Amino acid sequence: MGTSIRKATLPLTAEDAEFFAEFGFIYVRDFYPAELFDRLLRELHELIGLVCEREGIGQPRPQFAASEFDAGLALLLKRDRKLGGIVYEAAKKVPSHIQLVGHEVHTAACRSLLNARFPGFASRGWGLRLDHPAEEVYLTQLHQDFVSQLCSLRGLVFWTPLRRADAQLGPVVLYPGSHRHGVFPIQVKGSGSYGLRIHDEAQVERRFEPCCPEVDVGDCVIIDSLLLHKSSPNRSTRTRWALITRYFDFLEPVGQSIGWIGGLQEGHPFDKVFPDKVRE
Ligand SMILES: O=C(O)CCC(=O)C(=O)O
Repeated sequence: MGTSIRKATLPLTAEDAEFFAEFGFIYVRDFYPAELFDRLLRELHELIGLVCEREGIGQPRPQFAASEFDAGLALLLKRDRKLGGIVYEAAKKVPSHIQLVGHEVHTAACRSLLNARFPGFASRGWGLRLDHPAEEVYLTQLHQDFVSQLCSLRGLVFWTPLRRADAQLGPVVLYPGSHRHGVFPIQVKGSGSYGLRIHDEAQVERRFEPCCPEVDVGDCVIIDSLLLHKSSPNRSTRTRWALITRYFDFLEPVGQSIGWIGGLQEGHPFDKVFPDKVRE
């Protein structure tokens, strides 16, 4: 029997924290302030409009509509995949994006779900993720975020789609309860986070039942940084956008012992920091 998905609202309650402790994730409706979230969509619309104008495509551009905030992106990708890279990099520089990732709603969730008195911000662990239709090369394999992000053994990943993540668009695949097994040993099979593979990956994956919650725009799936999860392919005709933010507990002892260093993005590969967790 699959995990029934609890749909929480803010403020999070003790029952929400219990669900989270047991399953390692929780679905929260309307997580971000609506006005700020809407501003993000509008700023992205304007940004993509500038690139379209520069390239002389998709003109005249449709008026802003939340469901079409990225109008023109498909044309840019069709012209040249590199134009998608420009949008991806520039999207990090949009002010409302920064305001959202720094919003206190995250630290409140750390207090409620982790009982973290002193939450920290994973300063290299936030961004907008774009998964274009039929592009599978950047999908994440089965992993625990702690392995690539470090900082602290107790952490939260906040995953929010900018358009409804239905079965076609490809919601994240979660393995409820897997966070209670600690850090799974790793096998290094290449460079970067893609090279850090769970040892005996297929066997480990079979131990847990997957759960793949569809997520509405602006709702958030909060994931324990030890929960096994992976991307699912985008089988729709539109780009999947996800706002991803990571916070952690400063008071957790392993985090304290490593000085809360961040992982790969800060130049600290997991296998060098925790060699005892590496298998041949
Ligand atoms: O958005 C996705 O497909 C998965 C993202 C993910 O697993 C991650 O960033 O750790």
